[in-house]
Parts: sequence; C-alpha cells; structure tokens
Amino acid sequence: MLKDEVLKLLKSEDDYLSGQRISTLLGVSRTAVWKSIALLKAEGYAVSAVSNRGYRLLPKEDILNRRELEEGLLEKGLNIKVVYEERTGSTNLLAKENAGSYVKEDVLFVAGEQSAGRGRRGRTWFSPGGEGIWMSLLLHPQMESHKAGMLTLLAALAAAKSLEDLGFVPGIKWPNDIVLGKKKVCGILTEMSADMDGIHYVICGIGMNVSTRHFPEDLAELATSLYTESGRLYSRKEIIADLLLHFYRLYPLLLQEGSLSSLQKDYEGYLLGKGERIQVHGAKGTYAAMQGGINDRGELLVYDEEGKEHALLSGEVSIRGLYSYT
Ligand code: BTX
Repeated sequence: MLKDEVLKLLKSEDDYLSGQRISTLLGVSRTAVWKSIALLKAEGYAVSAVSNRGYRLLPKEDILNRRELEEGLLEKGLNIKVVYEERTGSTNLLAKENAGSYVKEDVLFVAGEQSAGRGRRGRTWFSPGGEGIWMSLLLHPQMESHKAGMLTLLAALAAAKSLEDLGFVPGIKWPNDIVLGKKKVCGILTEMSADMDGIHYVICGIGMNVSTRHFPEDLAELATSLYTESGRLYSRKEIIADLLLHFYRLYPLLLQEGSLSSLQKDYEGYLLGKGERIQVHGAKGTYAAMQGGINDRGELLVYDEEGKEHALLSGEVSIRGLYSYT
C-alpha cells in the first residue's frame, strides 16, 4: 500500500521530507501523499507536518495525546486533567478561553504545535509541530496577586531540574529563560486574571525546544534544543511529567510561605550572571550595574556604580549584557 511506502521513506530520513519530494520519489500525486500521511496518523504514527518543510516521523515513544499525557502524570502520582490539541494558536490563550470551565481545578493545556506562540511583551515564540513542549498550566493559587510573578521563577526552577534529570547542565537567566550552552532552550510566560478580591487564576506557559534541528534565521544564534545540544531525541511526555513533578513539589512551599524563602538558594544555584556587569533598562532609565542573586520575593538584586542595592521586579525591567539575545 502507498502508506507503507510513505512510511518507509519517512523512516529512512531523519529530517523533514517535503510532500513534493515524496510524491516525486513515489510517482504519486501530492493528494495521495497527504492521504497516506492522514492514514498513518490515524494508526498512531506521530508525523510532524511543518509548512514549507514537509513531514517527519517522530519516535514512537514521543506520541502525545491526552491519554498518554494523563497516564504519564499519573505514573508520577499527579492526577491532573489534560486538554490536548494537535494544533492551536497559543496554549496560554487556550487555557484562558477555557478557564471559566475550571474554576478550582488545575488543568494542563498542551499542543503539538502553536501557530501563534507568544512570548512576553507581545513577542512571538517559535513552536513548530512535534518539536517541542508547548504547554500551559492553569492554576488557582491562594496568594496575593502581586506575588504571582514568583510562579515564573518556580516554573523556571522546575524546568531546570527536569533538564538536569536528563543529564544537562541548565542555567536560568532571571527570571524566565532556561539556557543550555549560552542559548535559550526554554521560556516561560506567566499571565494572570485578578481583581481587587484576589487572583482568579494564573496561567503558567512553558515552551521547551526538544527535537528542533533548524531554527529560523533570526533565532539561529540564540535558540537551542535538547537535540541540538545532545544529538539525542527525548520523549516529550516524560519531560512534561518530570517537570510537573518538580513543579508540584515546590509549589506548596511557595503557597505556604508566601515567598521563595525556601527556594531562593535552590534557584540561585542555577542563576546565571551573578557578579557580572549588566545594563538595567527600567522606569528610572538605564544604568550600569553588577548583578547579584535574588531576594525571597524573586526580585533580582543589582548593585549600581555607587554600590547601592536595587531589587528589580520582573516585567518592569529588562537586563542586557549577559548574552547576545537578551
Ligand atoms: P520571551 O519574551 O522571554 O522570549 C521571546 C523571545 O525569545 C523572542 O522574541 C525570540 O527572540 C526568542 N524565541 C522565540 N521562539 C523561541 C524558541 N522556540 N526558542 C528560543 N528562543 C525563542 C518567553 O518569552 C516565553 C515563551 C513562552 C512560550 C510558551 S509555549 C506555551 C505557552 N503558550 C504560549 O503562547 N506561550 C507559552
């Protein structure tokens, strides 16, 4: 059958094969190729499809769907509802749209691909099909709304620990970037809905590049993936379960203490740039400083040229000077 021939071709190639190339090699129409791919997907093969590049077969153990994800989480003792979409604009947006249906329950929204992945301050997040972890955790923390930013640091810590479990040596660029070998492998976008009475919900969006081989030109110098760093492919569902296990071990400490006091040292163990010279861009203008650690509110401590300490709140400032991408 044609689909078996398509499968054989995909198996023989570890990069993307365009629909046109497959149709030429097999002497069939592109529609026939497309139908075969649909049949393979229906059989449970994870075929990643990326516009302008084509198709690629993902390892069997990397199949993502709601059942696989919930089972993976349950194996770690985490009973969390999962909503999975093969393709969505942004999982943060998906979580926001569905937040009204889950007013108490934590829910994990995961997508195979994001067509409009979002970073902070309106930036975009490259999220190609099947190549990374694109997920958002809907949370209902009992804490004052001004403290919600600490969840970003908590998620970064959990992500760093999950990479360490795989044998990587991750660093965190405050507050929300996980870095491998000076390049960004993971980013976190925390959003919140709150009013005078407190937090309705928090959405903690996590993006991690797993099997990406080629980044668009504008990201090539600053982004990396687990595959690029190690030459190995990893199971996204296992990373997700491990990351959430770390998250839910740390989260109660933050809720109980209302601060990062128990986690501060742990976070600082991964923090990059301590003692380095940086440029701080904030409401009070731009100034040169030396970077320190964090305080128990998750603010970054920096020291200006007179040695005066400033505690920087994430979202209010950007710091430059550590890496070319910042
Ligand atoms: P950020 O604003 O700190 O970083 C965004 C910047 O990172 C971009 O401007 C670009 O330079 C770079 N970038 C874009 N895509 C990638 C990538 N895949 N790898 C490395 N660098 C990249 C970081 O924002 C927060 C990202 C959160 C992404 C998750 S994915 C699931 C959830 N849904 C959603 O829409 N966003 C979050």
